[in-house]
Formats: sequence, structure tokens, C-alpha cells
Amino acid sequence: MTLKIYGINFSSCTRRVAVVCKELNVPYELVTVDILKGEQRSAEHLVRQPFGVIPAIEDDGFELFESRAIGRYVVAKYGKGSGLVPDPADIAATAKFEQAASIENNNFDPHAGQLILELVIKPTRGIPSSPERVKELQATMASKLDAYEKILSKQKYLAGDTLTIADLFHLPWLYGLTEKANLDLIPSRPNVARWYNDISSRPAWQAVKDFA
Ligand SMILES: N[C@@H](CCC(=O)N[C@@H](CS)C(=O)NCC(=O)O)C(=O)O
Repeated sequence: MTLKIYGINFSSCTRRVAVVCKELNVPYELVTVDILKGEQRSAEHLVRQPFGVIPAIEDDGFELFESRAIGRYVVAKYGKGSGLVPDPADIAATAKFEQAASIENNNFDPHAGQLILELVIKPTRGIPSSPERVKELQATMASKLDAYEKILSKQKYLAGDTLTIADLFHLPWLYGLTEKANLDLIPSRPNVARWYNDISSRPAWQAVKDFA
């Protein structure tokens, strides 16, 4: 049975899952849960995702939510040997991967998500964004990306010289920040620019960047 992703084509979290599936050529069916209509809070969806957000998956009777956990599951089940998550027997590579995953989750995602909220989501809903908040978030994001620049000046990807899902997980927000919010965060940081050009030009991302 085809893996079902419960989400919506424009959602960043849905595309975070879809890009991992595409990278591994795992077919999926997108079952639309329309967050603009509030369907994420329907009784039916709350059974799949008790926190009332998307995405969630169902794969041959197995259910899971949280986009990053889903990405790890997809690699564990369908991507053995892909290197997208290191072999647990390689303790050093696994530790560096966990470090990279933690960097994305803590140093990138919260600030990037808030910037997207202010600069992309609020304007589309007619809600005024706060210039002070944007300024503060942009400064935080810039300092975080300065740290990325240091890391990426020594290695190709965030966990080392091999692409992992920790890199791929950045794509929806980085795309939103650079190409939807038109923020100039990347070109002044040559190693971040090289890394972003590399990961964003992958066919998997090109296939889902606008719609999962
Ligand atoms: N940590 C969750 C975050 C899920 C999330 O915030 N999803 C957003 C779409 S990207 C959503 O459902 N928003 C609608 C809402 O908050 O009501 C994950 O990664 O799956």
C-alpha cells in the first residue's frame, strides 16, 4: 500500500516529509488536510495527530506524526545504505548527525519559522507583521547563519561530508526565507550559499519545492 501523507501541498512541514520520500523514490499519496479550513483540528485528524497540526503518515497500518520523526522513519524503512541517516554502528557519524539534527531543530527552525510567520504567512492573511519583531528575528537568524558559515567552511554538509536528512530538513524554511520573503541572508556567506545551492538543486527538492 502506498504511504499516505496527511498534509497539504503548500505546507513546509508536509514538504519536509515529501522531500525525504522523493530523495528515496518512495511513492506517496498526499491526503489533503486543509489547514486554511481548520481541518487539522477535526476529530478525524486529531486521532492521527493529537496536537492538531500536520503532517502525519500512515504506512501499511503504521501511523506516525512529527515531520522529522517521519523523515527518520522513511529513511530507516526505505533508505538503508542511503547515508541520509548514518549507520548506528558508526558511533562518531551518528553523534555528528544528532548534533546536526539538533542544530536544525534548535538554532534554525524556531527563528526561521517565526520569520516566515511575520513575512509570509501574516501578509497572506491580512494580519500586519511587526517590524520590531522582524528586525529582532533577522538579527538572530543572521548570527545563527554566521555559525553555520563557520561549520560549513570545514565540511560539505551539516553533519560532515555526507548529505543527511538534517540538511534536507532546512529546505522548506530556507526556500521560504530566500525566495518568498526575499531575505538576503545567504549570498554574503559563501559556504552557506554553496551548501544551499547544493541541497536546493537536488531533483527531490525541485520536485516538491512549490507543492508536495
Ligand atoms: N513539529 C511539527 C510542527 C507541525 C506544524 O506546525 N505544522 C503546521 C504546518 S507546517 C500546521 O499544521 N499549522 C496549522 C496550525 O498550527 O493550526 C512537525 O514538524 O510535524
